[in-house]
Formats: sequence, C-alpha cells, structure tokens
Amino acid sequence: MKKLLKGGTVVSGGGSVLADVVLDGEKVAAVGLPRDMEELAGVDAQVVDVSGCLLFPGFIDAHTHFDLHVAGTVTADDFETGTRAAIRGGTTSIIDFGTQYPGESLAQGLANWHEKADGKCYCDYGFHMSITDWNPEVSREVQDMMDAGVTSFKLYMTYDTQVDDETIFSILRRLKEVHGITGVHCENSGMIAALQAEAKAAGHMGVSSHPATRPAAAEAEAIGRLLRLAQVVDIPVVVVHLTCKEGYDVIMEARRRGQKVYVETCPQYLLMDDSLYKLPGMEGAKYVCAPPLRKKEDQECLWQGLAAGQIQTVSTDHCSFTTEQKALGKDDFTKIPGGMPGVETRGTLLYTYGVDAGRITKEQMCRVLSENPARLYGMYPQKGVIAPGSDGDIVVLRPGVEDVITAENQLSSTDYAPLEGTKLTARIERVFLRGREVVKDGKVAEEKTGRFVKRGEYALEA
Ligand code: DUC
Ligand code: ZN
Repeated sequence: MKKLLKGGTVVSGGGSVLADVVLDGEKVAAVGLPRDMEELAGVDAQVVDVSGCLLFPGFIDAHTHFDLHVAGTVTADDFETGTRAAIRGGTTSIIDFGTQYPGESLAQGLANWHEKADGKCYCDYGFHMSITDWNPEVSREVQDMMDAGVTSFKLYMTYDTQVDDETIFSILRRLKEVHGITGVHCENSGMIAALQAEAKAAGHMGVSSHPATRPAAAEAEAIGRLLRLAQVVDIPVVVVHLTCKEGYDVIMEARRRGQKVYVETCPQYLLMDDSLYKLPGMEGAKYVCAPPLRKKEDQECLWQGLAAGQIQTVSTDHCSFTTEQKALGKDDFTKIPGGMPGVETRGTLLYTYGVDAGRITKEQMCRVLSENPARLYGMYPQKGVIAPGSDGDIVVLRPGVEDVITAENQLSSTDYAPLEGTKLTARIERVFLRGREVVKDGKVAEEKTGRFVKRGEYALEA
C-alpha cells in the first residue's frame, strides 16, 4: 500500500519546501504539491498527517562502534541495542568500523563484522574497514572490499591498532588506485605514551590525567602529518572526530594549499567541555573518550566551522560503556574504556543547539546528518535525500516541543546519559525505513529489518 505523508516541510541541503510525499513500497515515489500527490497516491493510500513537522532524509551516522572489544571489555551496545537506539533518534543508516586485527585478512575482519551485525539491526548498516596489519596480500584485498561495498577505510595513528607513517603512506597510495577513501583517528601516539608514563610516575592516576595526557597539540600534530602524507600521494582523506581549533587551523592551511580534506565532528565536542573531567570520584570517567573533550573556545570553533560549511559531517563515535565498566579504570586512568553513547540524541541535539539556537540552518543540519555522509560514503542518492527513486528513509521531526534527555528513557544499554537533564526543543515523532514506519510516537517497532548497504565510491565536493 502507498503512503501519503501530508502537510510536512521537506528539508534538503539546498532548501526546504512545504510538500507532500508519496512512498510506494521501499521507495519515495513523488514529492510535490498536495493536490498532485493525492492523485498520485490514489484513494487507497494510507494517509499520515505530518503537519507542522520537518521531514529530513534519514540521518546517517558514519561513526559507530557496536559490539567492539575495548580495554579488556566489550561495548555495552551491540548491533541490536545500538541500532534500536539509533533508529529511535532518526538514524536510518549507520556505518560501523569493521576491524582487521593483526594477523587477520580483511576478508576475515569483514566476515566477523557481518557475523556481529547480520539479522540484528533495526536500521540499515554498512562497514568501514579498519586496516591494522598491512602487507601485499592485504593490499590486494582492498579491491575485494571495494567490490563488496566496503568503500571506506579507517586508520588509527594511536592505540594498539595504530599504523606508522610509512604504512599510512602505502595505504593512501593503494586507495588512490582503487578510488577508496579513509577516515583517520589523528593523535600522536608517542607524545601520549610519554605523557601517560610521566603522569603515572608522578602518581597522577585519576581521570583528570586523561585530558592532560592527550592534548590538542597531539591531535593537531597528527592531523598535520596525515595531511602532508595525503598531499604527496594527492588523495583526499577524512579527519574523523575533530575536537579542537588547533586541528581545525591545520586543516584550513592544507585546504589553502589546495588539498581536499573532509572533516567530521561529534555532538560531544560541540556541547561538552573538559571541565567534566574534574567531577568527583569516577563521575568524570563517564566522559572519557579519545580524543578528549576540549575547551569552550574549541566548541565555538567547531560550530563556526559547521556554519561555514568547513565541517562536512556530524557523527557520534557512539562507543558506550556502563559506569561499572568505566570503573575498570578507578586506579589507573589509562584503563578507563574510552567512549560515550550518542546515537539516540544526535538529531534532536543538533536541532536544539544548532538550528533553534541560530548557529546553523535546518538545511545545514540536513547536509551534515544526511546528505554529506551519503555522498561521502557512496550512498547518494539512494540515501541522503527525499526524492523520487530514493529509499523511503524519512525522519519526522516535530519542532517546538519540550523534551529532556534522561538515562531512564534511553534505549542504549548504558546506565547513564552524558547529557542527563539537557533540554531539547524537538522530538522525533516517526521514522520510516525504506517505506516502513519503524518508529511511531517515539516507540520503536520490534522489527529488525535493517539491511547491509553496499556502497559505491565517495562523491562529495569539499
Ligand atoms: N575513541 C573512543 O573514545 N572510543 C572508541 C574509539 C575512539 O576513537
Ligand atoms: Zn571512533
């Protein structure tokens, strides 16, 4: 049966129009004037009143970590609970990080992630592939990944999954050949290791040593080094989870010399600052993530970067742990599992503190949550736009209503909400995933209909 979404405002990166939408099966059939749409939908269509609401193309979260082993434990959210929380927040597609662990092939890494995700997802999903062990056979396999729809990769410049500069250079060369793209976690691992050793030797084992040992300079240095490697190879790269002005300035400098750089940031870096690490006891551990939260000035820089179109995507880096898991680091800050939940609240936070606060427009919000990630990660126009022929992935957001974030209400498997008590001025009322109404009045239908998305090559101007 066709569906007719009546009375809403359809938002795209280029503008917004009062228009009705016809969904036919899994696809958007038409978008247009009410009288034309009624005729097209036919008398049998199911009419859904969305008047007063904004209709966004399904949000895409290109940075999640579900069912991931970190610091001797495993994330609180797996693909089931994580995608359930995601879809409630309007995210109809996630891209998680499949990982090749040392000694494994990329094929093995991909098979492991399919095993974790297939049949368990409430929203559509894809994978980036994290490369940690580079050799000629893995280089050959990069083409297999591209053919399998895993067209983006991830490199770490820190952690035990890190790759050195020579390896990064070789991988970039290979990605240029196959038209792949990589996101990179930029932090200088040597500097961090030295600072951590110093802090421990001085007996500074508490949470406040976390930001002190991962300074903005460590991030900016690694970004600069990455971008110089990319400059020589002549390939665009994605700087993931940018946190700070120092890093932003390095990116702007690379762009001034003609490089193409894509930038992602996350709500936690826009809305929270490093004063949270001073909270008593293990309270501050809730906010331990890497890179760490920064200063208010950094938040301001990131907001301005979003408004100026210099930051292309806002993802979550959802990597959730319970307070019990966070307590693994009670005697040693380096043992606190890093990461926070975020998939459930990204859209309403960006609406409230971005659009409603006058920092960005709703069209910019559409770009950074939907259109740009779809283009950057090879899913456009199947995803990222409400247009005839695209997937019927639609977020019905009602502006002008009060809501508040609480751990009690969240679907994520964590026992705390980093932004507990934070006010919201919008609510996600309904979500359609490939034409099916999977969220109604904020309630998620018990259907794990998420499907693997085979992605094409990156295609975003920057
Ligand atoms: N940072 C985190 O805090 N957790 C998971 C991975 C990452 O980059
Ligand atoms: Zn991450």
